[in-house]
Amino acid sequence: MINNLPQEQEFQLHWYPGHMAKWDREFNQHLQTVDVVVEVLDARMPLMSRHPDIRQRVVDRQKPLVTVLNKRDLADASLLDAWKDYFKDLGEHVLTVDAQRDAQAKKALVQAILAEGAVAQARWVAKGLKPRPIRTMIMGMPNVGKSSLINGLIGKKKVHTGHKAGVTRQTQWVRVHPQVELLDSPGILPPKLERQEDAHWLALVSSIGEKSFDDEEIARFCLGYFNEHYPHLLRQKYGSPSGEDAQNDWSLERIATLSNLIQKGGIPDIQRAAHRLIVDVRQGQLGGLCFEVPPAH
Ligand SMILES: Nc1nc2c(ncn2[C@@H]2O[C@H](COP(=O)(O)OP(=O)(O)O)[C@@H](O)[C@H]2O)c(=O)[nH]1
Ligand SMILES: [Mg+2]
Repeated sequence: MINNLPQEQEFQLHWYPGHMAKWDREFNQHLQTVDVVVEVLDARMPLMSRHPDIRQRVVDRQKPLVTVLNKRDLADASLLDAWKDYFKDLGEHVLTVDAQRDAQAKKALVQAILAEGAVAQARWVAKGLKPRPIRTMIMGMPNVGKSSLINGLIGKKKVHTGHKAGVTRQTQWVRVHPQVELLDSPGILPPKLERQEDAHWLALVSSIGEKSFDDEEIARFCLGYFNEHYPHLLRQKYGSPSGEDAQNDWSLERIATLSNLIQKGGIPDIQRAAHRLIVDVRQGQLGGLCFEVPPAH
């Protein structure tokens, strides 16, 4: 599959749009003015959805960080604690959240920001400055749920959200608590990936644009992982009621046949099967999934 990736240059053109390069530069300026940074990751693929060096820039500036694993509802519940422990062991302040539904977790996020911002507030008081709300920047790759998280915190829809990458193009400040102001921001992607095959997963979760790959390529790549980790969920979703297809080597051909996606002449419709799998995964129709497991450390 990796061999099927477009040449590097073409590849970058597709998924690193110009406005992102601009935001990457602006990010450094914003970083000077904020007190706390919240990094939003996709709980299904926390490390693959983490920008490789943005975080380092935050740490270098000695700004406190809160790590949010969002879309908890779509992730494999049996791995969430392990992921949390993984980040805790790295010394990070980590929370798992479902930005769309989970009011408790959102309160916990405000508490985390207040706790991390306390140092900055104490500094102003020591300098005799007038207290002001803690300025918090929400950062993360496109589509991880930054805008949804802010909307959930303010309790109404104020910032734009969307299921495609690149919905938020402008930065905007919103007050979510008397002591906390948040800055929504456009998603940020690295210009290059260390492991280019990760781009398939980023396309699956719509962090990179739809045009980067075709459905069939994404679906075939992901099926390889699902066969290894979640064959029972594939069987549950697509298997025949008689259970005669107990083997664990799921293919698009088989999903097409079992889902009755057949073209003229009785040929399995691979494109439609690929699309179906992608939509089902995005909507959580197979159940909770993670696309990577916490590395041993
Ligand atoms: N299931 C689920 N969907 C979410 C969650 N958070 C955000 N979304 C959806 O993910 C998509 C991207 O959200 P958005 O807030 O625009 O992401 P942003 O690009 O990081 O600002 C939208 O379709 C949201 O409805 C979550 O916790 N669970
Ligand atoms: Mg947004």
